[in-house]
Amino acid sequence: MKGGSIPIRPMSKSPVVKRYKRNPILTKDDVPYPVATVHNAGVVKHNGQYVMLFRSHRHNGRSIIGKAVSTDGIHFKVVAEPFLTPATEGIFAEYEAFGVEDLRICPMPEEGYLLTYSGYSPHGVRIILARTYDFKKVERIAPISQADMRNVIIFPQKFNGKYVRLDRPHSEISPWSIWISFSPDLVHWGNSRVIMKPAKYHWDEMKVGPGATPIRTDDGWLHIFHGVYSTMDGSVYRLGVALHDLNDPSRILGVADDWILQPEDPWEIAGYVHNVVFTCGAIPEENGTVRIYWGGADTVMCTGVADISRLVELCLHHSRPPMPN
Ligand code: M1P
Repeated sequence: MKGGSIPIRPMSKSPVVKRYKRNPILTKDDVPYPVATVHNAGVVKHNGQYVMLFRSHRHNGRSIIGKAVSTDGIHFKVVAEPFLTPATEGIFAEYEAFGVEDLRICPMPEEGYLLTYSGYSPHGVRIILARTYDFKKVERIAPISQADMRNVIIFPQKFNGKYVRLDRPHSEISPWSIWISFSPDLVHWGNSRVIMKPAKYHWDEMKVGPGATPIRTDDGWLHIFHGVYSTMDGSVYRLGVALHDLNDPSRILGVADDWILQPEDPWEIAGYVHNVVFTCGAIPEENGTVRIYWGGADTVMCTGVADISRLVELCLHHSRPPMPN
């Protein structure tokens, strides 16, 4: 908080996110059906296993969601059949005809796992909500946005009886910002307002978008998001971190001024879309770290860990305002 009462502290030079040395952890070669990519996966711990729901481009260019499981969060085995492919009947077929993308998993106590993903169709892109209890059966619940919305993440807790989500309108309105919305029943959402905007001439100048399902810490909800900068060589996607108030997530306590991860490894710099690290999932571990998963260049899956206390520190002591002018 520049200009505020919280003092700026010296920063460490060591990388905030320590990459796993043998990245990438999952590629198309690990998938037992034909796909061109493996990326942008939601990940959660379920019954002692890590479950990863990843996006793949089929060879026709449209996306589906596959499933992989792991006991250590690093070595994943892909199951034989895709987890979610575009619906073939009813309203969902109408809005998923061109593919399903970028699924996030929200573990909601006693209500199973809420899944939010982008449905593409001739009508544009909108968000679909589904639910699973066991990662075997999936029940689609409802489309929960109109067209031109992507990147919806739900907080894994209700606030004053309401579900809360972060979302990002996908439109020509610039700059693309993060909004918050509320719902009594997961289907009807409202009271929407913008809470976080890109900062001018900054690494996220072009857009910001919700990333991984927020993680509860003693100091607030940690949200790892993506930010985009436009260059003469196209867009660069990086990851940043913000801290939301524990009881009122519409209140952002701080947004780290610096990115926490940028494309650096060869498989992040070149691929289906070059210069991209993009997260849809991160898991807090018992040792005080968070294991972050990201897609590299929209082509492969990578992982690394960061200390939660350091991420909180960046948000509180090396921050920029959430709504800069
Ligand atoms: O190609 C980079 C990313 O572009 C889109 O992200 P955003 O919605 O922020 O523009 C998505 O297509 C995402 O899947 C992709 O990784």
